[in-house]
Amino acid sequence: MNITGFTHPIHIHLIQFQILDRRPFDLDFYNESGLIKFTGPAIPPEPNERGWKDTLAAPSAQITRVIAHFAPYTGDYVWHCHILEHEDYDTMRPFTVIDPEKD
Ligand SMILES: [Cu+2]
Repeated sequence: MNITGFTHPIHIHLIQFQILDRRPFDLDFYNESGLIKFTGPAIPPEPNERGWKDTLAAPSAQITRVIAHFAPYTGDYVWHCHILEHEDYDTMRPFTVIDPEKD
């Protein structure tokens, strides 16, 4: 979910993933209310974006969904923007992958 005014190149460490789709939302409404109001349908990636990736373009005012295979390596991962200034300003974002059958 990109709530800034421009596209960010987002990288997820240690894995590859595929883009499922992107869906636009009303950014002004979100900034006023904190709620998501979609402005169009989810759109699958263009053919040139349908392979395995480690970085994707996350456009402004869109939710980009990805799918990845983490097993058997559950635990802590990070993602971040690849724009150097954004990497430097603490945009290394952690997330935890769990196996609901084990963790
Ligand atoms: Cu960025």
